[in-house]
Amino acid sequence: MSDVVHYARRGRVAVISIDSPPVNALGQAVRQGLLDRLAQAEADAGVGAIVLTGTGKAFSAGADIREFGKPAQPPSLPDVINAFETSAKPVIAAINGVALGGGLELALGCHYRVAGAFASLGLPEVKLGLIPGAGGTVRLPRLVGAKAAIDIITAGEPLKAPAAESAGIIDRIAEGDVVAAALQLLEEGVTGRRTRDLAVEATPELFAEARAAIVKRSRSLVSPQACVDAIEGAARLPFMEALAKERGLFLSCLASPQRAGLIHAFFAPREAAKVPGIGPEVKPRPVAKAGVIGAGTMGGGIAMCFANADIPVTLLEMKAEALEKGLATIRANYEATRAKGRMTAEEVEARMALIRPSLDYADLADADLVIEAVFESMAVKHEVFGTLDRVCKPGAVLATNTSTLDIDQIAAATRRPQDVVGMHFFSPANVMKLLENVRGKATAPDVQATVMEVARRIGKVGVMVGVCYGFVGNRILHARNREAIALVNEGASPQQVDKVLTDFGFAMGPFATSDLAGLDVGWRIREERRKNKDPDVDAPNWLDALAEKGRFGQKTRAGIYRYEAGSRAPIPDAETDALIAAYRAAQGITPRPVDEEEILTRCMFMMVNEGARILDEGIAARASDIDVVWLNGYGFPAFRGGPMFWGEQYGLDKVLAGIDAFHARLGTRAWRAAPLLRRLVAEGRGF
Ligand code: T1G
Repeated sequence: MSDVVHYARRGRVAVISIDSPPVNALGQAVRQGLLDRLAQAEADAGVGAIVLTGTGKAFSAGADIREFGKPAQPPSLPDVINAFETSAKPVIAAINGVALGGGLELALGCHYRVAGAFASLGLPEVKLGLIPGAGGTVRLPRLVGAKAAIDIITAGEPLKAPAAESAGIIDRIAEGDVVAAALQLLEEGVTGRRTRDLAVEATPELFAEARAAIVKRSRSLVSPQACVDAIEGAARLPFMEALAKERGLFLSCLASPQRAGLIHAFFAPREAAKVPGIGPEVKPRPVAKAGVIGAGTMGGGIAMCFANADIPVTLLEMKAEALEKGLATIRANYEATRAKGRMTAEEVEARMALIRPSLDYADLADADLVIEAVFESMAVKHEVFGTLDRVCKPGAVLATNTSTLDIDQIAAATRRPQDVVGMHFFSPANVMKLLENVRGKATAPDVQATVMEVARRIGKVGVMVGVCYGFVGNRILHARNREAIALVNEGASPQQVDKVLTDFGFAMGPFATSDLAGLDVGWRIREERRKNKDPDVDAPNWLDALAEKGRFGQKTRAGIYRYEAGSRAPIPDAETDALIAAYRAAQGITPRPVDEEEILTRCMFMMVNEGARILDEGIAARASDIDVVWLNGYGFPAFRGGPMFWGEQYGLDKVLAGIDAFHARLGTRAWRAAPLLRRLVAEGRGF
C-alpha cells in the first residue's frame, strides 16, 4: 500500500492524507496512492464518509512539475479526481495549507471544501505556460461563475482563504485543525454536492471581451487564450465533453516551447539559491539590524527593502538636506502605495519607524549588515569602507551596491576583506526582484550564505556571482548593447532594433531602455573610463554625441527618441537620425539594409556567447543563474526561459555556426566564440 498517501479511521470516517514532502506534489506515486486509499475507503463497510487532507505546509502544490516533458504515467490526475467526485460516499477536502494547480483541482472534485484560515488557493498553471489540465477550467466556473473563473485562471495568482470563501471556491473557513472541522461538519450531516452537477453562468459576450483584454495584456503568450477557450467549453459543452476539450488544450500547451521556458524560469531561481560549496552546514550570520549609506535613489530603495521585511535599518547620509530629501522620497513611495489601497496609514508609519535617519557613522556600530550605496568612484568607496572598518563591530557584513567597480579593490580598503561582499540591487531597488550578490576573492563562505539568506528575507531573487567588469547582468548588457549600436552604425535604425527585441518579448528594446535609464549615466561612466585610459572603453559614437547635446533621454524629453510632455512613448527623431548619419560619414560607413533576422541573431548570439565566457571564467556557477539574472533584472521574456536557455533551445550548434559566420564577416574580438561553446558543441552537450 502507498507510503505517500496515508489512511486512518476516525470513527465512521476515513481520513486520507497526502504525505509527500516538501509540497505534496501529485506525482505518479501520490496519484496511485490516492486511488488505492479511495478504493480502500469505498470497500470499507464501516466507512460512511471520507476526509481528504495533506500533511505539512501544503494540501498539495499540484502536479509534479518535474514530470512534464516526460512520458505520462497512469493513473492520470483527471481520472483520480473523477473517482473522488463520483464516490458514493461524501468526500470533504480539509485544506490545511497551499492548494495550487492540480491540488486545488483535486479539492474542487471533492463534495465540500473547508480550509484553514492561512490556506492559499489558486490555479497558477498559466505562469508555467499551461492551463489547468485536471478539471480546473470546467469545475471552477461551476462554483464561481465564468467571469470570475476567467479572472482567477488567466491571472494565476493565489487567493487567501477569506477571498476564496467569498468567491465560492471553499464552503467554510476552519479556525484551528481543519480535519477536526471536517469531522465536525460530517457530524452535523454535511454531505456536500458534486461540482459537475452545477451549471455555468456566462454572458454571450464574456469570452470575446476576455480574449480582447488578454491580447492587450499578454500578447505573446499562448496559454491565457487557451484558458478562455477551455472555460468557454465549460459553459457551452456537457461536462465530460468540456473535460475532454480542456485536456486537448492542456496537451497543446504542454507541447509548446513557452511551457519549457516558463518551467525553466520556475526552477532556475530555486537552483540559484543553492550556491555550490555553500551547503546547509555553512550558517548565515544573524542579521537583526541593517545599515545603508547614501539616501539617494538606490540607498532609499534598499532601506525600504529592509523596512518592508521588518528589519530595522539605519540610513546614513553626510548632509542633512540629502537625508531629508531621501526620507521624503521614501515616504512619498509609501504614500503612493497607500493611495493605491495596498497599504494602510498605520503600515506607512510602521515602515517609516523602522528607518532610522542618521548623520553619524557611529550609529552603524551595532549593525549586523551595512550596504554602501554612494557615488560610483573608487576613491569615495575607499573612504567609506575605511571608515566602516573602523566603526563597525567585528563580524558585521560590509556590502557595496556598486554595479561596475572591483569588489576586491574595495575590500582592500579594510582589514577584514573576508567580511566584504557585493550586493548589487536594481533600480527601483524596492521593486526589482533581482539581487546580484558578488563574492570577492576573500569573501568568507558564511558571508556569502548571509547575503543569500538576506535576499530571501527581503523578497529578492538572490544569485551569487564572481567579480568581473559588470558582473553577470551588466557585462552581458554591455555586450548586447554594443552589438545593437554596431547594427545601427551599419544601417539599422534604433526603432528597428527595438521593435525586433520587443517582438521577441522584451517589454522595451535596448535604445528605449537607455533613454529610460538616462544616456548621461553610461556617458559619464565611459568618460570616466576614457579619462583613466581604460583600453576596453569604446571610442565616442553617436550616443555620446546625443549626451553631449544634453539629450539624456526621458528625463530631458529627448535622447535617442523624443517624448511628448507627460508621455513615455518613444517617438523617432530626425535629429538622432542626422547624428547617426554624421557618425557613419565620419567613419566612412555606407549604410546597408539590415533585416530583422540579423538583428535578432546578432543580439541574442552575442548574449549567449558572453554568457558562455562568464561560465568558462567561473563568474556564474550555472547557465541557469545567468538566466535568473536576466529574467529578474533585465526584463528578459520569461516564456523564453532566459538567454542561455534560449540558446540551447535554438541549438548551440546553430548558435556557434552563426557566431563563427559573424566573426568571419565582422572580425571583432567580441565575435570570437567562447571556448566553452565550442567544447559543448563538439561533445554534443548543452549548458
Ligand atoms: N512540482 C514539483 N516540485 C515542486 C512543486 C511542484 N508542483 N512545487 C514546489 N516544488 C519544489 C521546489 O522546486 C522546491 O524544490 C521545493 O518544492 C520547495 O518549493 C494538472 C498542470 C508551493 C508556494 O505552480 O508555487 O498542477 O528547490 O522553494 O517558497 O492542472 O513552490 O527544494 O529542490 O518554492 O515555500 C501548479 C508551484 C503545477 C505551484 C511553496 N502548481 N510551487 O513555495 O518553497 S501545474 C504550481 C509553488 C498543475 C494541473 C497542472 C511554491 C509553493 P527544491 P519552494 P516555498
